[in-house]
Amino acid sequence: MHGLIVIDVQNDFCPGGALAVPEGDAVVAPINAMMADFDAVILTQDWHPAGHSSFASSHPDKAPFEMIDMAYGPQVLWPDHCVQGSPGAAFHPALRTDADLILRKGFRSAIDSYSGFFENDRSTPTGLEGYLRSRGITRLTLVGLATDFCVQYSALDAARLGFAVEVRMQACRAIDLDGSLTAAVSAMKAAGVTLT
Ligand code: VGL
Ligand code: ZN
Repeated sequence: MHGLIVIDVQNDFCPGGALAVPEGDAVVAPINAMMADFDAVILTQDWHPAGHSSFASSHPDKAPFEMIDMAYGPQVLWPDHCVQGSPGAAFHPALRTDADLILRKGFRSAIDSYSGFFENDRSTPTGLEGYLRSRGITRLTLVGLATDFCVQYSALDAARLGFAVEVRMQACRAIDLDGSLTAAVSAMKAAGVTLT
């Protein structure tokens, strides 16, 4: 069984949003067109409480895109984005949302969650692995936003968990902070992820 995981295609990651990914909205049409080709479609939704610890605004003297050391390791600080229930947290209005599962992540104030599988400590599970396994899904195709953060982390975790993982780059867009896209491509290839 082959699952499609659509990562964070939300207004705040699209042009005009709080953490806009260049051309983020360009992924919507290709993703909609792919959905029928899979046995299961899972959407992830970045879903932060106001005042989340990944927001620069939660740290005195810090600006967006600076780094901070959290208990679980280094963390990029972001503009406030995808606040639970806000219009920015909603899926892009043109994205098909007739999916099997919508998985929310990043809902604990003290820890961020780029990956759909684990929070940023790389060990607290979201439950997605169990869902996929109990549905008999062994192959995954990942698409969405952003290539170098949530797509990359999800792909690396999926590969580590033993899924056969493909990332369809035409249906992804990157933030690209200080070479993060090039680094993400290398890391995904080294982990055995197929980039198409
Ligand atoms: C993301 C930064 C912060 C993403 C989410 O979806 O790639 N990036 N939160
Ligand atoms: Zn986030």
